[in-house]
Amino acid sequence: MSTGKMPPDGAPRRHEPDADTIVGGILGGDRHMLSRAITLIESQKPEHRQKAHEILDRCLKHKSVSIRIGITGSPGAGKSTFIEALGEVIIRSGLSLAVLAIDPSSRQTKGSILGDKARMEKLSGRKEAFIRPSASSGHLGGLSPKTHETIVLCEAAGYDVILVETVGVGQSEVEVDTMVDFILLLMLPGSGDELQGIKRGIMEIADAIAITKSDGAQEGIAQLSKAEFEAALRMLPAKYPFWQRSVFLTSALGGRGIDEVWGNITTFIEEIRRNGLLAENRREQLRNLLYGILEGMLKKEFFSCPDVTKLREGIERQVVSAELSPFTGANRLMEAFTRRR
Ligand SMILES: Nc1nc2c(ncn2[C@@H]2O[C@H](COP(=O)(O)OP(=O)(O)OP(=O)(O)O)[C@@H](O)[C@H]2O)c(=O)[nH]1
Ligand SMILES: [Mg+2]
Repeated sequence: MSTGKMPPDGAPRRHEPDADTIVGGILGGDRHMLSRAITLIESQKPEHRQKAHEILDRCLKHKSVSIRIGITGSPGAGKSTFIEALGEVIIRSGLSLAVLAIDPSSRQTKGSILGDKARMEKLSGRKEAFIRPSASSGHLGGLSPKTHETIVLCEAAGYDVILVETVGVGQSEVEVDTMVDFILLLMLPGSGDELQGIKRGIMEIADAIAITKSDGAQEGIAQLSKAEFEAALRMLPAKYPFWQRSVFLTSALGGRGIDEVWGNITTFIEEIRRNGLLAENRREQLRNLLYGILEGMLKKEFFSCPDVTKLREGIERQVVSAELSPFTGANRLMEAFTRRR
Protein backbone atom coordinates (compact mmCIF):
# COMPACT_ATOMS: atom_id res chain seq x y z
CA MET A 1 0.00 0.00 0.00
CA SER A 2 1.30 3.47 -0.81
CA THR A 3 2.44 5.59 2.11
CA GLY A 4 2.12 8.77 0.06
CA LYS A 5 -1.06 9.75 1.91
CA MET A 6 0.43 9.31 5.35
CA PRO A 7 2.00 12.18 7.27
CA PRO A 8 5.63 11.63 8.37
CA ASP A 9 4.72 10.40 11.86
CA GLY A 10 2.71 7.58 10.37
CA ALA A 11 -0.63 8.71 11.80
CA PRO A 12 -3.41 8.74 9.19
CA ARG A 13 -4.10 12.27 7.97
CA ARG A 14 -7.63 13.36 8.75
CA HIS A 15 -8.78 15.52 5.95
CA GLU A 16 -12.09 17.05 6.86
CA PRO A 17 -13.30 19.40 4.13
CA ASP A 18 -14.51 22.84 5.25
CA ALA A 19 -18.10 24.05 4.94
CA ASP A 20 -17.32 25.92 1.68
CA THR A 21 -15.96 22.81 0.02
CA ILE A 22 -18.92 20.73 1.19
CA VAL A 23 -21.49 23.28 -0.01
CA GLY A 24 -19.72 23.56 -3.36
CA GLY A 25 -19.74 19.79 -3.65
CA ILE A 26 -23.42 19.48 -2.79
CA LEU A 27 -24.45 22.14 -5.28
CA GLY A 28 -22.27 20.49 -7.90
CA GLY A 29 -24.02 17.15 -7.40
CA ASP A 30 -21.18 15.41 -5.53
CA ARG A 31 -23.03 12.72 -3.59
CA HIS A 32 -20.02 11.99 -1.43
CA MET A 33 -20.17 15.56 -0.10
CA LEU A 34 -23.92 15.26 0.35
CA SER A 35 -23.41 12.12 2.44
CA ARG A 36 -20.78 13.89 4.48
CA ALA A 37 -23.08 16.79 5.21
CA ILE A 38 -25.88 14.43 6.26
CA THR A 39 -23.48 12.70 8.63
CA LEU A 40 -22.69 16.09 10.17
CA ILE A 41 -26.43 16.76 10.58
CA GLU A 42 -26.90 13.43 12.30
CA SER A 43 -23.94 13.92 14.60
CA GLN A 44 -24.48 14.79 18.25
CA LYS A 45 -21.18 16.67 18.52
CA PRO A 46 -21.69 20.43 18.92
CA GLU A 47 -18.89 21.29 16.47
CA HIS A 48 -20.49 19.06 13.85
CA ARG A 49 -23.90 20.61 14.45
CA GLN A 50 -22.35 24.06 14.05
CA LYS A 51 -20.77 23.14 10.75
CA ALA A 52 -23.96 21.42 9.60
CA HIS A 53 -25.90 24.61 10.26
CA GLU A 54 -23.41 26.68 8.29
CA ILE A 55 -23.86 24.28 5.39
CA LEU A 56 -27.65 24.27 5.74
CA ASP A 57 -27.87 28.05 5.80
CA ARG A 58 -26.06 28.24 2.50
CA CYS A 59 -27.97 25.34 0.96
CA LEU A 60 -31.33 26.86 1.88
CA LYS A 61 -30.58 29.74 -0.49
CA HIS A 62 -29.97 27.38 -3.38
CA LYS A 63 -32.52 24.69 -2.91
CA SER A 64 -34.97 23.89 -5.66
CA VAL A 65 -38.62 23.01 -5.23
CA SER A 66 -38.74 19.25 -5.23
CA ILE A 67 -41.63 16.85 -4.97
CA ARG A 68 -41.58 15.55 -1.39
CA ILE A 69 -43.36 12.27 -0.78
CA GLY A 70 -43.79 10.33 2.44
CA ILE A 71 -44.16 6.56 2.10
CA THR A 72 -45.53 5.08 5.28
CA GLY A 73 -46.88 1.73 6.43
CA SER A 74 -46.48 -1.01 9.02
CA PRO A 75 -43.21 -2.91 9.34
CA GLY A 76 -42.94 -5.33 6.45
CA ALA A 77 -45.73 -3.67 4.45
CA GLY A 78 -43.39 -3.60 1.48
CA LYS A 79 -42.24 0.03 1.61
CA SER A 80 -38.64 -0.45 0.50
CA THR A 81 -39.56 -2.85 -2.29
CA PHE A 82 -42.29 -0.45 -3.42
CA ILE A 83 -39.80 2.43 -3.45
CA GLU A 84 -37.43 0.36 -5.56
CA ALA A 85 -40.19 -0.11 -8.15
CA LEU A 86 -41.48 3.47 -7.92
CA GLY A 87 -37.92 4.77 -8.23
CA GLU A 88 -37.56 3.08 -11.59
CA VAL A 89 -40.75 4.73 -12.83
CA ILE A 90 -39.56 8.12 -11.57
CA ILE A 91 -36.17 7.77 -13.27
CA ARG A 92 -37.84 6.62 -16.48
CA SER A 93 -39.87 9.84 -16.47
CA GLY A 94 -36.59 11.77 -16.54
CA LEU A 95 -36.40 12.78 -12.87
CA SER A 96 -33.82 12.13 -10.20
CA LEU A 97 -34.66 11.04 -6.68
CA ALA A 98 -33.33 10.87 -3.16
CA VAL A 99 -34.63 8.21 -0.78
CA LEU A 100 -34.39 8.78 2.96
CA ALA A 101 -35.15 5.52 4.69
CA ILE A 102 -35.70 6.29 8.32
CA ASP A 103 -35.20 3.45 10.74
CA PRO A 104 -36.82 3.99 14.09
CA SER A 105 -34.38 3.60 16.95
CA SER A 106 -36.27 0.63 18.36
CA ARG A 107 -35.20 -1.36 15.34
CA GLN A 108 -31.86 0.30 15.00
CA THR A 109 -29.66 -2.58 14.00
CA LYS A 110 -27.09 -2.75 11.29
CA GLY A 111 -29.01 -5.66 9.85
CA SER A 112 -32.19 -3.79 9.11
CA ILE A 113 -30.35 -0.85 7.60
CA LEU A 114 -28.30 -3.01 5.33
CA GLY A 115 -31.46 -4.93 4.59
CA ASP A 116 -33.14 -1.77 3.40
CA LYS A 117 -30.29 -0.97 1.11
CA ALA A 118 -30.33 -4.50 -0.22
CA ARG A 119 -34.04 -4.23 -0.95
CA MET A 120 -33.27 -1.15 -3.03
CA GLU A 121 -30.31 -2.76 -4.70
CA LYS A 122 -31.22 -1.87 -8.26
CA LEU A 123 -32.07 1.67 -7.31
CA SER A 124 -28.89 2.18 -5.32
CA GLY A 125 -26.90 1.37 -8.44
CA ARG A 126 -28.56 4.16 -10.45
CA LYS A 127 -26.78 7.45 -10.87
CA GLU A 128 -30.12 9.29 -10.76
CA ALA A 129 -30.85 7.94 -7.27
CA PHE A 130 -29.36 8.75 -3.90
CA ILE A 131 -30.32 6.41 -1.08
CA ARG A 132 -29.64 7.25 2.51
CA PRO A 133 -30.72 4.81 5.17
CA SER A 134 -30.51 6.52 8.49
CA ALA A 135 -31.02 5.36 12.00
CA SER A 136 -32.10 8.37 13.93
CA SER A 137 -32.64 8.15 17.61
CA GLY A 138 -34.81 9.75 20.21
CA HIS A 139 -37.85 10.41 18.06
CA LEU A 140 -40.74 8.04 17.79
CA GLY A 141 -40.76 6.66 14.29
CA GLY A 142 -37.30 8.08 13.75
CA LEU A 143 -38.41 11.35 12.20
CA SER A 144 -36.91 14.53 13.55
CA PRO A 145 -35.91 18.00 12.41
CA LYS A 146 -32.77 16.25 11.17
CA THR A 147 -34.84 14.42 8.57
CA HIS A 148 -36.20 17.76 7.42
CA GLU A 149 -32.70 19.24 7.28
CA THR A 150 -31.59 16.27 5.19
CA ILE A 151 -34.46 16.95 2.77
CA VAL A 152 -33.19 20.53 2.40
CA LEU A 153 -29.69 19.27 1.56
CA CYS A 154 -31.07 16.85 -1.03
CA GLU A 155 -33.00 19.69 -2.63
CA ALA A 156 -29.84 21.79 -2.80
CA ALA A 157 -28.16 18.84 -4.49
CA GLY A 158 -30.85 19.13 -7.15
CA TYR A 159 -32.90 15.96 -6.60
CA ASP A 160 -36.31 16.36 -8.22
CA VAL A 161 -38.16 13.92 -5.99
CA ILE A 162 -37.53 13.17 -2.31
CA LEU A 163 -39.04 9.98 -0.90
CA VAL A 164 -39.14 9.55 2.86
CA GLU A 165 -39.78 6.00 4.07
CA THR A 166 -41.20 5.85 7.59
CA VAL A 167 -42.60 3.01 9.61
CA GLY A 168 -46.15 3.72 10.63
CA VAL A 169 -46.14 3.78 14.41
CA GLY A 170 -48.67 6.52 14.98
CA GLN A 171 -46.56 9.57 15.71
CA SER A 172 -44.24 9.36 12.72
CA GLU A 173 -46.97 9.99 10.15
CA VAL A 174 -47.98 13.16 11.89
CA GLU A 175 -44.37 14.29 11.80
CA VAL A 176 -43.86 13.30 8.19
CA ASP A 177 -46.93 15.40 7.40
CA THR A 178 -44.98 18.49 8.47
CA MET A 179 -42.22 17.92 5.90
CA VAL A 180 -43.69 16.34 2.76
CA ASP A 181 -46.35 17.29 0.19
CA PHE A 182 -47.94 13.91 -0.39
CA ILE A 183 -48.37 10.92 1.89
CA LEU A 184 -48.80 7.48 0.43
CA LEU A 185 -50.01 4.86 2.89
CA LEU A 186 -49.06 1.28 2.12
CA MET A 187 -51.34 -1.40 3.53
CA LEU A 188 -51.13 -5.17 3.33
CA PRO A 189 -53.99 -7.17 1.81
CA GLY A 190 -56.37 -8.18 4.58
CA SER A 191 -55.38 -5.36 6.93
CA GLY A 192 -58.80 -3.72 6.81
CA ASP A 193 -59.52 -4.61 10.44
CA GLU A 194 -56.65 -2.34 11.50
CA LEU A 195 -58.84 0.55 10.50
CA GLN A 196 -60.59 0.49 13.86
CA GLY A 197 -57.64 1.54 15.94
CA ILE A 198 -54.56 3.62 15.49
CA LYS A 199 -54.49 3.24 11.71
CA ARG A 200 -57.57 5.42 11.42
CA GLY A 201 -55.44 8.43 12.29
CA ILE A 202 -52.94 7.44 9.65
CA MET A 203 -55.67 7.20 7.05
CA GLU A 204 -56.76 10.72 7.81
CA ILE A 205 -53.46 12.15 6.70
CA ALA A 206 -52.94 9.83 3.72
CA ASP A 207 -53.38 11.32 0.24
CA ALA A 208 -53.59 7.90 -1.39
CA ILE A 209 -53.51 4.28 -0.29
CA ALA A 210 -51.74 1.42 -2.03
CA ILE A 211 -52.55 -2.17 -1.15
CA THR A 212 -49.17 -3.84 -1.53
CA LYS A 213 -48.29 -7.39 -2.57
CA SER A 214 -51.48 -7.68 -4.64
CA ASP A 215 -50.15 -10.68 -6.47
CA GLY A 216 -50.37 -14.46 -6.44
CA ALA A 217 -52.58 -15.93 -3.74
CA GLN A 218 -53.18 -12.48 -2.23
CA GLU A 219 -55.07 -11.11 -5.25
CA GLY A 220 -58.56 -11.92 -4.04
CA ILE A 221 -58.09 -10.62 -0.54
CA ALA A 222 -56.41 -7.49 -1.94
CA GLN A 223 -59.55 -6.78 -3.99
CA LEU A 224 -61.68 -7.05 -0.86
CA SER A 225 -59.34 -4.78 1.06
CA LYS A 226 -59.54 -2.18 -1.69
CA ALA A 227 -63.32 -2.04 -1.32
CA GLU A 228 -62.98 -1.80 2.48
CA PHE A 229 -60.50 1.05 2.30
CA GLU A 230 -62.56 2.91 -0.26
CA ALA A 231 -65.58 2.65 2.02
CA ALA A 232 -63.50 3.82 4.99
CA LEU A 233 -62.17 6.79 3.03
CA ARG A 234 -65.68 7.85 2.13
CA MET A 235 -66.45 8.11 5.85
CA LEU A 236 -63.51 10.42 6.50
CA PRO A 237 -63.63 14.16 6.06
CA ALA A 238 -61.78 15.33 2.95
CA LYS A 239 -58.22 16.45 3.57
CA TYR A 240 -58.39 18.93 0.68
CA PRO A 241 -61.53 20.11 -1.12
CA PHE A 242 -59.89 19.51 -4.50
CA TRP A 243 -58.58 15.99 -3.84
CA GLN A 244 -60.35 12.66 -3.96
CA ARG A 245 -58.20 9.99 -2.31
CA SER A 246 -57.75 6.79 -4.28
CA VAL A 247 -56.91 3.21 -3.35
CA PHE A 248 -54.56 1.30 -5.67
CA LEU A 249 -53.77 -2.36 -6.00
CA THR A 250 -50.02 -2.69 -6.35
CA SER A 251 -47.35 -5.33 -6.62
CA ALA A 252 -43.79 -4.18 -6.49
CA LEU A 253 -42.61 -7.56 -7.71
CA GLY A 254 -44.89 -7.68 -10.74
CA GLY A 255 -44.85 -3.92 -11.34
CA ARG A 256 -48.61 -3.72 -10.93
CA GLY A 257 -50.16 -0.32 -10.22
CA ILE A 258 -46.86 1.53 -9.82
CA ASP A 259 -47.37 3.76 -12.88
CA GLU A 260 -50.89 4.56 -11.68
CA VAL A 261 -49.65 5.59 -8.25
CA TRP A 262 -47.01 7.83 -9.79
CA GLY A 263 -49.65 9.32 -12.10
CA ASN A 264 -51.81 10.04 -9.06
CA ILE A 265 -48.94 11.73 -7.24
CA THR A 266 -47.96 13.91 -10.19
CA THR A 267 -51.59 14.96 -10.74
CA PHE A 268 -51.76 16.03 -7.09
CA ILE A 269 -48.48 17.94 -7.31
CA GLU A 270 -49.58 19.74 -10.50
CA GLU A 271 -52.78 20.73 -8.73
CA ILE A 272 -51.05 22.13 -5.64
CA ARG A 273 -48.51 23.95 -7.80
CA ARG A 274 -51.39 25.60 -9.61
CA ASN A 275 -53.47 26.50 -6.58
CA GLY A 276 -50.57 27.82 -4.50
CA LEU A 277 -50.68 25.11 -1.83
CA LEU A 278 -47.18 23.89 -2.67
CA ALA A 279 -45.71 27.32 -1.92
CA GLU A 280 -47.84 27.52 1.23
CA ASN A 281 -46.61 24.04 2.25
CA ARG A 282 -43.01 25.19 1.94
CA ARG A 283 -43.66 28.19 4.19
CA GLU A 284 -45.48 26.02 6.71
CA GLN A 285 -42.73 23.39 6.58
CA LEU A 286 -40.08 26.01 7.30
CA ARG A 287 -42.17 27.34 10.20
CA ASN A 288 -42.37 23.79 11.56
CA LEU A 289 -38.64 23.31 11.17
CA LEU A 290 -37.98 26.52 13.12
CA TYR A 291 -40.03 25.33 16.07
CA GLY A 292 -38.75 21.76 15.79
CA ILE A 293 -35.14 22.95 16.02
CA LEU A 294 -35.98 25.36 18.82
CA GLU A 295 -37.71 22.64 20.81
CA GLY A 296 -34.66 20.41 20.43
CA MET A 297 -32.36 23.22 21.58
CA LEU A 298 -34.50 24.03 24.61
CA LYS A 299 -34.72 20.39 25.64
CA LYS A 300 -30.98 19.95 25.36
CA GLU A 301 -30.28 23.18 27.26
CA PHE A 302 -32.78 22.23 29.96
CA PHE A 303 -31.52 18.72 30.59
CA SER A 304 -27.87 19.75 30.55
CA CYS A 305 -28.43 22.61 33.02
CA PRO A 306 -26.49 21.77 36.24
CA ASP A 307 -29.18 23.27 38.50
CA VAL A 308 -31.78 21.05 36.90
CA THR A 309 -29.55 17.98 37.03
CA LYS A 310 -28.93 18.54 40.74
CA LEU A 311 -32.64 18.52 41.58
CA ARG A 312 -34.00 16.14 38.99
CA GLU A 313 -33.45 12.77 40.56
CA GLY A 314 -34.84 13.84 43.94
CA ILE A 315 -37.90 15.42 42.40
CA GLU A 316 -38.49 12.40 40.22
CA ARG A 317 -38.34 10.15 43.27
CA GLN A 318 -40.83 12.33 45.14
CA VAL A 319 -43.21 12.37 42.18
CA VAL A 320 -43.02 8.61 41.72
CA SER A 321 -43.75 8.02 45.41
CA ALA A 322 -46.66 10.48 45.22
CA GLU A 323 -45.10 12.91 47.71
CA LEU A 324 -45.11 15.59 45.07
CA SER A 325 -47.46 16.19 42.18
CA PRO A 326 -45.95 16.04 38.68
CA PHE A 327 -47.05 19.66 38.16
CA THR A 328 -45.26 20.93 41.25
CA GLY A 329 -42.25 18.82 40.34
CA ALA A 330 -42.13 20.22 36.82
CA ASN A 331 -42.58 23.75 38.15
CA ARG A 332 -39.68 23.36 40.55
CA LEU A 333 -37.41 22.14 37.78
CA MET A 334 -38.51 24.96 35.53
CA GLU A 335 -37.82 27.47 38.30
CA ALA A 336 -34.34 26.03 38.77
CA PHE A 337 -33.80 26.36 35.03
CA THR A 338 -35.02 29.92 34.67
CA ARG A 339 -33.08 31.10 37.74
CA ARG A 340 -29.85 29.47 36.59
CA ARG A 341 -26.57 31.42 36.72
N1 LIG B 1 -45.36 -11.08 -3.02
C1 LIG B 1 -44.83 -9.90 -2.81
N2 LIG B 1 -43.94 -9.73 -1.80
C2 LIG B 1 -43.43 -8.50 -1.61
C3 LIG B 1 -43.81 -7.39 -2.42
N3 LIG B 1 -43.16 -6.29 -1.97
C4 LIG B 1 -42.41 -6.70 -0.92
N4 LIG B 1 -42.55 -8.01 -0.71
C5 LIG B 1 -41.86 -8.80 0.34
O1 LIG B 1 -42.25 -8.34 1.64
C6 LIG B 1 -41.13 -8.33 2.52
C7 LIG B 1 -40.98 -6.97 3.17
O2 LIG B 1 -40.68 -6.01 2.18
P1 LIG B 1 -39.97 -4.64 2.48
O3 LIG B 1 -39.96 -3.86 1.22
O4 LIG B 1 -38.68 -4.84 3.15
O5 LIG B 1 -40.98 -3.99 3.52
P2 LIG B 1 -40.79 -2.66 4.40
O6 LIG B 1 -42.15 -2.12 4.62
O7 LIG B 1 -39.79 -1.75 3.78
O8 LIG B 1 -40.22 -3.25 5.74
P3 LIG B 1 -39.54 -2.46 6.96
O9 LIG B 1 -38.65 -1.39 6.39
O10 LIG B 1 -38.79 -3.53 7.68
O11 LIG B 1 -40.67 -1.90 7.76
C8 LIG B 1 -39.94 -8.77 1.71
O12 LIG B 1 -39.68 -10.12 1.96
C9 LIG B 1 -40.36 -8.56 0.28
O13 LIG B 1 -39.75 -9.45 -0.62
C10 LIG B 1 -44.75 -7.61 -3.48
O14 LIG B 1 -45.13 -6.71 -4.25
N5 LIG B 1 -45.23 -8.89 -3.61
MG1 LIG C 1 -38.05 -0.84 4.59
